[in-house]
Amino acid sequence: MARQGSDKERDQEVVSRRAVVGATVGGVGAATLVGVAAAAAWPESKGGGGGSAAPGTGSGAAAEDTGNYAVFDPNAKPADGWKAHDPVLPPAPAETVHNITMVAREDVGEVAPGVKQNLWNFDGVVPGPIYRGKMGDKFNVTLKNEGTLGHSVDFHSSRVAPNVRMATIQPGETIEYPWEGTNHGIYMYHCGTPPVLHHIGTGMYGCTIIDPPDLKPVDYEFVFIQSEFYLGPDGKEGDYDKMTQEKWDLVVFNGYASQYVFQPIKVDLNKRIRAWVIDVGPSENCSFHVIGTIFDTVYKEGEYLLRPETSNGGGSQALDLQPAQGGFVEFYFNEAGNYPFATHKFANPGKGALGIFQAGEVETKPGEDMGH
Ligand SMILES: [Cu+2]
Repeated sequence: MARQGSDKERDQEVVSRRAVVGATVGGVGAATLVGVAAAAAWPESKGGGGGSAAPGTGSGAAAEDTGNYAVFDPNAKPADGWKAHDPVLPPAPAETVHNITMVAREDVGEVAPGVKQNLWNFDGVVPGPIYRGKMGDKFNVTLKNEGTLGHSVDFHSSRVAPNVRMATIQPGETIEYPWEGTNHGIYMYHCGTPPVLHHIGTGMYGCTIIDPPDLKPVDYEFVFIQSEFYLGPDGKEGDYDKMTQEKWDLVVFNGYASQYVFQPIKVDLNKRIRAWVIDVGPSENCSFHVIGTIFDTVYKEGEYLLRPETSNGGGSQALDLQPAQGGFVEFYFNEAGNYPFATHKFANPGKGALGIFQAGEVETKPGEDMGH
């Protein structure tokens, strides 16, 4: 499939270690969904072409400013062979001591179909790896800087002296960052090197999960990390001026615009689904909503807000998160169909904060509407 000319210099792409889509996910190639795949299909459908701005046409504000920024085309589709980041969350490993080496670096990667940016990252993936453990577990982290800029790491799940453990290290240096899982929840980690906004806005984040002690088994566990991208020139880092002005081009789950529209997440009917969600920003909020169902369980920032065993039948429609907040929701689907999920801040699903759960046997024909 033809891709943009910038591919000439794509020798160092960010490759997801979780790129192989798991058994519960995928199974519906982009080809089956041609016509419905574009994020523009919902909720900002304009019948094709609306909202897209080609460089040099003057139809987009960013293109007018410099004629130089990479541009998001909501109607573009990923190349053949593209795989979504696996959203499946594996269980916490059995060991209670986690010896972890993280590598900070910069690599060119794709954040939307045909849109390449130089992503500052941990371990060559955006978002960075997810570390999951139990209460009392020890995490012995070593950060190595194999990039060309100064970097650091700040685990929100830790109690440490920031000036010691979160210090910036230069290329070639390493730093030790031991911490203990004293409080359960889903936490952001990120590079804390000034300007922090630039390092987070260009991809340096991930999450840790410390399971609540009474966490119940469910049929599926997924993770959705919401973040923004502020497109710089093709193949270059994110635009810092756009970041300071909160002018994001993309809002995405797990590092790529609308990826679970292109590759819906397949689930069975009447199975309990737990979706962990964290908003790593750097600046936009998240109102996580799944169209066509109701959350009967909500856990946010270390506490249950709603659980079937203690509620009087109450339901929740959205998990509201400010940057650096997280939690999980649980739900199930009892009718076969396509169930979009998004942030209900409606300016953002059309910028990539949109995906689809495909529940049960669903016949999707090219061009078919997803229900909106
Ligand atoms: Cu950094």
